[in-house]
Amino acid sequence: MNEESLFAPGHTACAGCGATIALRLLLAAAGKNTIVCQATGCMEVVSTGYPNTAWKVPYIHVAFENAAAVASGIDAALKAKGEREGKNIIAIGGDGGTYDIGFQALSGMLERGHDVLYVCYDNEAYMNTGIQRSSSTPYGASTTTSPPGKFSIGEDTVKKPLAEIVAAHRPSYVATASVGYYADFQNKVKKALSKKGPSFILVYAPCPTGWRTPSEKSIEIAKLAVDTGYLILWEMENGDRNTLKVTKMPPKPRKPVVEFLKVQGRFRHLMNKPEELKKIQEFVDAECKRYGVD
Ligand SMILES: Cc1ncc(C[n+]2csc(CCOP(=O)(O)OP(=O)(O)O)c2C)c(N)n1
Repeated sequence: MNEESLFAPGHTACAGCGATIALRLLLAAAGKNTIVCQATGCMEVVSTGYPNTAWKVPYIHVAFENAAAVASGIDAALKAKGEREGKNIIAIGGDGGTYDIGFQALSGMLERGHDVLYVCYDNEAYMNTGIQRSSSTPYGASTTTSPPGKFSIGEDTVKKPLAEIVAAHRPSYVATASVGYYADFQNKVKKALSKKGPSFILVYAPCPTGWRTPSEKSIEIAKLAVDTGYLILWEMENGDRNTLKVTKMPPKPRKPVVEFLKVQGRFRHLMNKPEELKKIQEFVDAECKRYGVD
């Protein structure tokens, strides 16, 4: 990656933070004619500690629930002034800010057809406030509000299929991505921004603190998510389901999902529960089948 970094170093993110990698890649792909509108969450906290900022592009921090609504307003205002051409408007939120609290604003932005790219960095919990579960937290994960114990295996619901819910709005572009496969992610950012109308990218971003993983393993783990079929990388263009395609196939044979789970402290309690591991593997297999990933 030899593009200029528009997300400056010196912020206060943890070592190995997947979400900051996502932001750097995102801005490098989008370029400097970009306006960022970001919800509350780790990425806002670590990058905008007053009087400092890591952002080298125009940036607005908005409330947890309304990044998509404010980004929609920026789009409408620039259009009204005849100044919309040549600018990217990107809304950013974590999974808590996107799957849960900002979901209504996101749905409205998509339905009204605003020319905004919404990027959700997905670290599968509310990390900033102490690792509470979100509707993105996967089955079996330990969080501070889904602790495993005698009567609990940890989180007992499956992850909300947010990218599919977004796809049902038929946006101009929707994709899933991983910081582990950065060229795939950056291509998707460029594609999304090249289209008029709403677009959405869900980028999977490991959190060493919340996932209880070694800082230096974040990229490896982000790749393992894809190589085990746990995370399927796909895209859909122009609101047309027939364009839906998987952009990165796992190796053949696909790695067993336990390879992804066993390196993370948040799944440690499952390691002596073969019936739970089997259940997760079966779920992953069914999802892969549904997407034509073998
Ligand atoms: C309406 C509202 N509810 C709750 C909060 C408190 N709050 C701030 S950040 C945060 C968690 C953010 O989680 P997520 O969006 O997943 O981002 P991450 O911290 O993981 O980067 C919460 C609950 C808030 N600021 N506003």
